[in-house]
Amino acid sequence: MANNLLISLLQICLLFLSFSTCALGNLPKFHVVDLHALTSKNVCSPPKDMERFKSVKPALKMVDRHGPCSTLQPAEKLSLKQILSNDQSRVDSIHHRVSAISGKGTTSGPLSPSQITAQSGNSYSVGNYIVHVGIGTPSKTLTLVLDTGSDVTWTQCKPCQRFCYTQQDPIFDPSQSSTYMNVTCNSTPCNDVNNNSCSGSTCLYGVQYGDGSYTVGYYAEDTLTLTPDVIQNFRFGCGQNNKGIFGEIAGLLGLGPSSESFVSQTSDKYQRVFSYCLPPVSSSTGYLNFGSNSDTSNTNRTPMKPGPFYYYLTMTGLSVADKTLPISPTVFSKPGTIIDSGTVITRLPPDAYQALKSAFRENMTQYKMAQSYSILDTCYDFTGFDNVTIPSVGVQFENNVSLDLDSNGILYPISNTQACLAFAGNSDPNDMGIFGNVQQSTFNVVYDIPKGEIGFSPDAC
Ligand SMILES: *[C@@H]1O[C@H](CO)[C@@H](O)[C@H](O)[C@H]1NC(C)=O
Ligand SMILES: *[C@@H]1O[C@H](CO)[C@@H](O)[C@H](O)[C@H]1NC(C)=O
Ligand SMILES: *[C@@H]1O[C@H](CO)[C@@H](O)[C@H](O)[C@H]1NC(C)=O
Ligand SMILES: *[C@@H]1O[C@H](CO)[C@@H](O)[C@H](O)[C@H]1NC(C)=O
Ligand SMILES: CC(=O)N[C@H]1CO[C@H](CO)[C@@H](O)[C@@H]1O
Repeated sequence: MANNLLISLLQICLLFLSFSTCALGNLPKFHVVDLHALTSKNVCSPPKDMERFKSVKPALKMVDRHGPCSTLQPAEKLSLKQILSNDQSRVDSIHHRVSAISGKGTTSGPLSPSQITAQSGNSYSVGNYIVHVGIGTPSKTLTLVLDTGSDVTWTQCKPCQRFCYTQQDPIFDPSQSSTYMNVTCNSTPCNDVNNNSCSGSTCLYGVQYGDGSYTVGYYAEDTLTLTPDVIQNFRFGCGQNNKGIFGEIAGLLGLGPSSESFVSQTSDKYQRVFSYCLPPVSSSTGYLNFGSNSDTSNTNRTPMKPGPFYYYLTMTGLSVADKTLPISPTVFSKPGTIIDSGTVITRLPPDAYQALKSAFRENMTQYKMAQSYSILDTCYDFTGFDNVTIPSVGVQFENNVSLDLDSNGILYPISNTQACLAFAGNSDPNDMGIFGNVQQSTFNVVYDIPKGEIGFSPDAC
């Protein structure tokens, strides 16, 4: 009986294939997914909402560094296996950083050398999304990767003292900028920057990432241009010794919560509010906005706490096909959850992932399962299908915020015929949950630090 009803509902859904979502009142909800739409095209598509680019300034186009919208040469295209294994090393280092503060109280430095060698072979993933900013006078364009899990903004600088990796943009030369200045030693910004030290009266910074990649150099200030805005005396790392597999990018834009991040330094101008939309596939274009005008729609907002290091929110539940899964709230509340732009696949506490995976599998029995792929263990072989019907997946946050994920946030394609459930479980129930970038894709995500809220609205890019 129930099955027949369901089948006829699916037929109704199929009549409306132009809608990607079939919302039928309170009844089970499914997505009919065109498998070709899950994978990236060879040609870059323009932003979905061009009006937004005209009305909300500054607006930076944000694209996947590995796709056809990227200006970077595909010199170093990572395989999917590498992307997922780098993702695990980022997650390990987040868990390490967080447990170091919660366990011992004050340890906040970079990973110790022993942790670094334990992960050797993997390169730390600083994130996939790039934006262009201008630096110096006259302004030079730099391609930076955006990271809400990092604070210091940095770029490689001339003269490279020991190492500079290969980047596509010309390396920034401070001697060619009339507005460049060194940050002086023993100043508050110098005391607040990562791993600081002094060379004479000049402040030095150092940032080390999970795999042993690092950037070290002068802590500097110069004019930063986010067209049409100009930010004077913006502090950033002028890296004269940089090592790691950063893949042609010129550096990083740090959107973390601490005092030296871009967000904190520009608080007078942008009130510590920013928003972004992460594109669903690498051939589509997202955006990054700053300022209180960046929340253009009525977003659902959930409480958020900035720091230490990350943005914390409270996940409260999951649903599959509009049915709430039986997961005790303490499964989520005990380890806590962060939202991160640089983690690809959402990590759930083990019990939550177990419940999600079994409900998802129950609703996918019409498809043939395939072998696990890297960190993904619920994979399907869709050979012979053009469209597949998958259950909707809902993620609930504190304050009754419920996100109906985009299909790209549910299925992660690994080939033309195979795709996997785009979630993974932590192995330790005490490890923090991480709401990753695949699940955030297509939402306008607003970080409103003064209000202590984060907002989500669907279909933004
Ligand atoms: C910044 O400091 C370095 C090292 O002390 C020095 O070589 C350089 O000339 C300084 N630049 C400026 C603009 O003061
Ligand atoms: C700080 O950076 C230096 C490089 O200048 C590095 O040798 C050192 O290991 C870093 N400090 C920590 C605690 O990792
Ligand atoms: C698959 O879906 C697309 C649009 O979503 C539609 O144009 C096409 O006809 C569908 N194919 C089948 C076999 O249902
Ligand atoms: C959440 O929604 C439920 C039912 O939809 C309602 O009873 C509850 O009061 C709501 N809670 C908040 C905090 O809005
Ligand atoms: C169509 C289908 O398989 N629906 C099932 C989805 O999973 C729930 C349990 O999680 C079942 O109750 C449904 O019958």
